[in-house]
Amino acid sequence: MHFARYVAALASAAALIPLQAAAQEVTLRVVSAFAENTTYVKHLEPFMQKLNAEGKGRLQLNFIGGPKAMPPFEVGNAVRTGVVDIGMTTGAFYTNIMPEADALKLTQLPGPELRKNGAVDLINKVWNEKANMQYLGRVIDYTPFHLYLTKKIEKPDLTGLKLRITPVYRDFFQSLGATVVQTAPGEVYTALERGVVDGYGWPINGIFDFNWHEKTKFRVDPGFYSAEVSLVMNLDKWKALSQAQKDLLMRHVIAHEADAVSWKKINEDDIKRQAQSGIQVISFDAATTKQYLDKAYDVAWTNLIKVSPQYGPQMQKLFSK
Ligand code: 173
Repeated sequence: MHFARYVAALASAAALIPLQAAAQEVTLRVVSAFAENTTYVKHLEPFMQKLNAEGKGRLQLNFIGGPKAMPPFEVGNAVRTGVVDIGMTTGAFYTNIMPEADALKLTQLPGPELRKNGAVDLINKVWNEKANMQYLGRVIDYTPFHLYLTKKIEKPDLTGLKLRITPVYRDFFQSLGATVVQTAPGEVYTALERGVVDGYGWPINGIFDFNWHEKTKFRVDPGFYSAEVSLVMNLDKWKALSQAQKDLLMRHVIAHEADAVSWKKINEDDIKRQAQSGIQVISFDAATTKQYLDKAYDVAWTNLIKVSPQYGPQMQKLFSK
C-alpha cells in the first residue's frame, strides 16, 4: 500500500474505535445496602428489569446482592473506589466519606422538585468532588423516620433510654438525652431481643421486613426528616458511558424517581399493619410536636453547617421548603 494511504487508513481505523466502544454493551454491577428480601430491593427490581429490557446491547444492570454480598456501611466506599459501579444506599451509611452525605435526609421537597430547583446539581457537585460519585437519583421518597420503643415515654425526653441509631438519628436522639448505639439494620432484631436497646430509629415503612414488630411496643409520632435511599454511581464509570448510555440510564432513574409517590400507599398500609400488630402510638400536644420537629432539623443543620461551612448553608437553602 502507498504509504500515505496506509497512514490515512490507520487514522480512520483509529477514529472508528471510540464509536465501536461506545456501541458496545456495558454491564454495571449494582449492590444494595438493604437486604435482598426487603421492600426496598423489591421496589428496585422492576426498575432494573425495565432498564435491562430497553438496554439490550447497550446497557445492563447486574444486581450482585445486598448485605450478604457486602456490609451496608461499605457500599459507599465500594462505589467511590469502583469495586462496584452502582450502589443503592443512603447517605447515613457513607458519612465516613463526607459529612454532607447525611444531609440528604433533610430534604423537604420531593425528588423531582430537587432536580428542578438546582439541589441535585449541588448534590452532584459535592458528590463528584468529595466522593468520586455521580448521584443518579432517589428511590425512596415521601417517607419520614420514626422513633420506635419498647418502653413508654410521656414527653420527648429520652434520658435513660439506649437506642439503636445510624448517623440519621444520632444528634437528634442524643439532644433529647438518649444513649445511642450504631448498628446495621441486620443487627437490630437481636439487639431488641437481648434488651441491649430500648428502641430504634427507622422509616415508617419496612419494620415487618425484619420482624421488628414482634419486639416493638410503641411508635413516636410525628415522624421527622425524609428517609433517603438513592442510586449512586462510580464517577469514572459514569464518565466512561456514552451520552446515549447516560441518557438511557437517567431516563429510567428519573421515571423511577417520579414513581416514588407509590411509597405513600406503602406507608399507609404499614401504619395500619403496625396498629394491627399492637404497636401503640405515642404523640404529643401541638406545641411539643412543633418543638420536637424544630429540634430535629435545628440540631441536624447546625451540626452539618459546622462540619461543612462550605456546602451546608447552600444545601439548607435548596433542601428546605
Ligand atoms: O435506620 C437506618 O438504618 C437508616 O439510616 C436508614 C436510612 C434510610 C432508609 C432506611 C434506613
